[in-house]
Amino acid sequence: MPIRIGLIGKTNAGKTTLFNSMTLLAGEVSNYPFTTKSPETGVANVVSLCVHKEFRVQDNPANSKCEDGWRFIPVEVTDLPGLIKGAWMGKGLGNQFLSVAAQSDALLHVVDASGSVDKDGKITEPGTGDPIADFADVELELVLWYTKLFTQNLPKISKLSKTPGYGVPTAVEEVMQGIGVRKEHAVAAMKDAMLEEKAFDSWNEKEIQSFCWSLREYSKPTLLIANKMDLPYAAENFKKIREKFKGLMVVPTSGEAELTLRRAEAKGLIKYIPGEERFELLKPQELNDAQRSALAYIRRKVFGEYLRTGVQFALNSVTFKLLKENAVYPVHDPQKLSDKNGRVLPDVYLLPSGSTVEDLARDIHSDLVKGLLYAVDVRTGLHLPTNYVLRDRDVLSIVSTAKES
Ligand SMILES: Nc1nc2c(ncn2[C@@H]2O[C@H](COP(=O)(O)OP(=O)(O)OP(=O)(O)O)[C@@H](O)[C@H]2O)c(=O)[nH]1
Ligand SMILES: [Mg+2]
Repeated sequence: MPIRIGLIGKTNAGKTTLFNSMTLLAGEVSNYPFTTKSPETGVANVVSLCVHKEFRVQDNPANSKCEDGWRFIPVEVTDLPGLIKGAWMGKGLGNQFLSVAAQSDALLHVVDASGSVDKDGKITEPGTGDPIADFADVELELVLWYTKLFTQNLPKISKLSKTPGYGVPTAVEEVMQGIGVRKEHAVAAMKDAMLEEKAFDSWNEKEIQSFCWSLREYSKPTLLIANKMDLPYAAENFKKIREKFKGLMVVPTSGEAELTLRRAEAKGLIKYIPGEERFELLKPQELNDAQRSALAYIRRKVFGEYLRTGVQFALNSVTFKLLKENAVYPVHDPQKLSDKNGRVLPDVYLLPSGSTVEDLARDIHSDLVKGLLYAVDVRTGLHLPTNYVLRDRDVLSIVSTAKES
């Protein structure tokens, strides 16, 4: 299953613009509050240095793309409606959005860094809104929703935790695994809230809240996107945001600039590889005045000051740094680096760090894992046991008695 990344944030922060720039879909964007009414999912790509140059071969990618030596690996992105106060109680379809957000592997929390959204979500002059308060409001909704879910399940968790061999963390995992909560998250959250020694049935409201706050942090890695960096006041606010949220990864972006570049690239007007710090005009004579001035603006305002639009960097950071995914290339023939149809380096899989040869085999095909013997490390020719822990950019040939489909 591909990685799932959810876009959350206050209305008008620019979530749909970012989503469109990542997926080249056409979700509705407007300067009215609450434009997006229901979650929409699309495919974006994360980028990793392809191994084909190192092996001096020409590749024939199948499940991904290779451009100028970069592998583009698909991930799933979901655009969500803007969160409003009281969403956790079900306001404005809050429950539905929050449960979709909670099913993501990680979140991109978008704020309008220019501060051009007022407290009701209306667009105003840059510099008047408060992105730090916006972030805190949405985070609070999310935590209150986790707390509500947890509180509703207290009797169930209590009962389960007393089952022989269980305990609280396992019970919490069993009840909340649908939203990505695992045993180790519950263990860490209990430690933070100093609840390790306290009987579950005697946790008070405050302790439950503090436990749920930590549980949300551990179970749902989140990157803060400081968007609209092309507008005035954004640079000042970005500095404040970074100082305020030291433990968080904060990435400055301009979703609008990325969208303009990606659409111009799709039309063949420019050459632009997402994440690179430049673009080239391919057909200057075909640009109309509006396109010409938009591109000049981007070159001056976005690439000039921040070196990139930040969108690809945000996707890569959430995948490789926060979720700690590794890109692994399985091949059938370790000499030719090909699959059974002769395609060279056809596929790349993303697996979280700590995954083994056995996990990779299972991801490729459930049959492959049944007769799994070992894997061959294509770089060294060494045989790797089934419990070998994969590293980023490993190229492996899996050997199994089962027929690979
Ligand atoms: N200058 C600038 N404007 C942007 C940027 N991203 C979005 N906008 C504008 O901000 C407004 C809101 O953008 P949307 O993408 O619809 O925001 P949203 O977060 O999806 O809003 P909801 O669906 O209501 O939650 C639109 O007028 C966009 O054109 C950006 O990077 N720079
Ligand atoms: Mg939207």
